[in-house]
Amino acid sequence: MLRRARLHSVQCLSTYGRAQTIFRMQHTALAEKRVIVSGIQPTGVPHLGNYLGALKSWVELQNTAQPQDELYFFIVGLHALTVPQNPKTLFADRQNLMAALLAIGVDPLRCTLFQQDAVPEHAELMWYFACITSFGRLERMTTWKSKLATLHNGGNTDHVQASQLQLGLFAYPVLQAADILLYHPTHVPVGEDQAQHLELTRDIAEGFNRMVKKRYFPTPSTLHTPSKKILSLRNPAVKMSKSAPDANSRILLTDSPKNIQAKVRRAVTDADRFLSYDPEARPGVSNLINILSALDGGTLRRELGTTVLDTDPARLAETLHTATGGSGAKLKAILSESLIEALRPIQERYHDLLQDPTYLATIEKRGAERARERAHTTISQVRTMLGLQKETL
Ligand code: AQP
Repeated sequence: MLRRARLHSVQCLSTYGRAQTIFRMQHTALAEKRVIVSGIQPTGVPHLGNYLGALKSWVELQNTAQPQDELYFFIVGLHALTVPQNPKTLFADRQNLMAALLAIGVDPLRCTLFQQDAVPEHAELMWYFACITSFGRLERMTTWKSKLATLHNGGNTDHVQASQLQLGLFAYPVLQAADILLYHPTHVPVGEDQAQHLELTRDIAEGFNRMVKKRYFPTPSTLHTPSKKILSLRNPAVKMSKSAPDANSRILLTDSPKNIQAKVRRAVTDADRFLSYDPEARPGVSNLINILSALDGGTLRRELGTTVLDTDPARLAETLHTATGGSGAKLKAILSESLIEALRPIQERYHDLLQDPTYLATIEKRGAERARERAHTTISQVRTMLGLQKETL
């Protein structure tokens, strides 16, 4: 009971204005049932990019869903295995991520929340898709190309090193297409970095439909949040990432107030003594304003002594410039306070949940059972269409 009440209060805290308005507009424009599907890798604690670029929108979509809508959110353990993992750490990361998703307000009673690796139909559908996806198409994926570039930058110009990269790393966008299409989604909320994978997903759906001569799989729309790409605090030329070597480049949802202040203070900006929003010319300072604009604004309104606040990043930059006299240090102080306040209730709930592994295991088990019901139907129909069985079971 207490847990339910806490969950509700976190959800209320997670309901933000700007993204919510966008999703509601998209929602009212579509009267039909929506099926929303998205996942996240258990490669560490989620950071601000994961949260503002994707996870916060999961909660938004859940809170604005109509009764007929279905939502599937999952942790993609199979994707984590595309790079070497320590089994003990991976197991803990999977569980911690489940706690983090509940802590930000994903409601396991409203959504099907599960571990992807507990639903073997994902891997089976991937195989069927792998048989209709060309090698050349996967070679053009930017994630693959950047892996090759990293190798070449390390001095390897021949193909020997490239040929030693794993098949899983090359083919994981096909698994991602299976993760998504298994549930026949209408919408997939992801950060901007996933746009190319979503294009591939739609192409695979169309390729399969052509092969079986019927419109079986949908071609889902990508939903980006307003803050679709949060940049590294140390190198604003690249996105904030869990696996970047410099821990100061990202703010984790679990970071202490002291850590948040230190990381924000060290964030790379520029020498200009004014504040403006110009992502091209001033990526560092624009990234900080973008983050601030994506938070709920309570702290900011208090700091600025106003009840009304336009959080459009360009106009917010003007307001901040006036309020701080163009001081980058003051911008950083306001951002730190806003982050500490926004993350506090999430962190409290997260630590509370980690004390109860039995509850987390129950949520995982129920979620996997519900997901498998839907996944089984898809796989059975696909097997029939492919000639692997006579009738859909
Ligand atoms: N910097 C970002 N800005 C906006 N959205 C982001 N996402 C990731 N980074 C940013 C979105 O978060 C969701 C979950 O991502 P993921 O963990 O499944 O994989 P990723 O995109 O590879 O994220 P990371 O943090 O960079 O992980 P590692 O380092 O392990 O590869 C996705 O919707 C993603 O778009």
